[in-house]
Amino acid sequence: MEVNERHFGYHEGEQVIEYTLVNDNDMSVSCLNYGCVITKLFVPDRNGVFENVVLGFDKFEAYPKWSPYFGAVVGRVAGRIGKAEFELDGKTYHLTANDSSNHLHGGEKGFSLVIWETEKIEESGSVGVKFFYKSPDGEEGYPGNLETTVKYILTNDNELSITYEAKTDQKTLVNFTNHSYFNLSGNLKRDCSEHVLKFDSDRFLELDSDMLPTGKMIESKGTPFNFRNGQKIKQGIYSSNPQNVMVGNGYDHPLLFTNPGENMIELRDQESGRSLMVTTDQPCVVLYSANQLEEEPYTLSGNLPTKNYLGVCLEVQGYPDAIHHPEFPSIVLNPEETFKSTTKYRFFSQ
Ligand code: G6D
Repeated sequence: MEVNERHFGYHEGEQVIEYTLVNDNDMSVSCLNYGCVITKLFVPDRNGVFENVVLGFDKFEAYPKWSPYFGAVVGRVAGRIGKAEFELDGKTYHLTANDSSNHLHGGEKGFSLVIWETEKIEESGSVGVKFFYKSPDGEEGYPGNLETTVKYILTNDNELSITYEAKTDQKTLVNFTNHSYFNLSGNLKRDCSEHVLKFDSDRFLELDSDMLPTGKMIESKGTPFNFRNGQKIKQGIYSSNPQNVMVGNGYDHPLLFTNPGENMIELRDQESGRSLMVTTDQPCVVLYSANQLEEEPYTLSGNLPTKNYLGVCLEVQGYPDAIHHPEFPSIVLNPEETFKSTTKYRFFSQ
C-alpha cells in the first residue's frame, strides 16, 4: 500500500497537490487538497481490467473554471438553501446567493473550492489523506468558526471510506457530502443509463421549479423513484413523470431511506461486472443523473467529451433545505456537539 503525491497546479497562490492512494490489489484513488476532490478512481472489471470510474479533469485549471463539483466534498451545507437566508435563535443570516436567489453547495467559496490542509495517513492495512479546513465566522454568511476534518481511507477490501468531523464555536449549519460522479463502465465507455441502482427508499422529496423541496414527501411505489427491487437509471431519463421532466429528464432528487440508521446503496454495471456498494449513516441520498453535461464545452480525463448521463451522483447527506423544514432532521450544529459521519464506497467485480 502506498500514498504518492505530485504537483497538480496552483490555486490563488497555493500549491495544489494530487495524492494517489494505492492498495495491495492495485485499486487506486487520486484526490486533491483543493476541495478534497477525487480526480480518478481505478478499479478492475470482471476480467481484471483496471479503468477509471469517476468523472474528472486531467488539468487543474479546468476545476475552478468548469467543474460541476466533480469528486468534491461539498459544504458547509450541501444542496440548496431557499432565498439564501435562514434564521437561528431569532437572528437572520444572509448567505451568498450563487444559484439564482438561492444558496447552493456552500456558496461561491464553498468547501469544494478551497485549499485544505493535508497530511498523509499510512497505517497497517490502510492508507489515506487527512484534510482540515477552518471556515471563519461569517464565511459565505454562515455563523461560527467551523473546524472540519475529512479523512479518505483506502483499505485492501477495495473500500474507500470518507469520514467527516466538525466543531463550531457558535450554533451553525452543517450538511456535508461527496459529489463524485460514478460511471462503472470504465473510462467513460458508456453513459449510465443502463446502470442498475438498488436501495431501500420508500419516499422522495418533491421539488419545486427552483429545485427546492416543497416539503411534500411522495411515495416512491409505482414511480421511477422506486429502487427497492433494482432499477435502471434510464427509467428516470425516459419518464414522463413531471418531477423527472422538470429536472432535465432524469433525477436530481433527495430520496429518503425507509429506515433510519445505516443504509446501503448498490450501483451496478452489468456489462463490465463492476459494482459499487455505498454504506452511509446519512438519512437521504440526492440522486443526480448528470442531466445537463451536454452543454458543457470542456473535455474530461482522457480527453473524453462530456454528454448527458455520463455519471451518477449518490450524494448521501441530510435533507436539503432542512433549515426551512422543521419536520426534516435538523442540520444545526451546536458548540458543545461534534458532528460525525461516515460513508463507505466498496467496489466489486463479478
Ligand atoms: C445542478 O441541481 C443540480 C445540483 O443538484 C447539482 O449538484 C449541480 O448541478 C452540480 O445545480
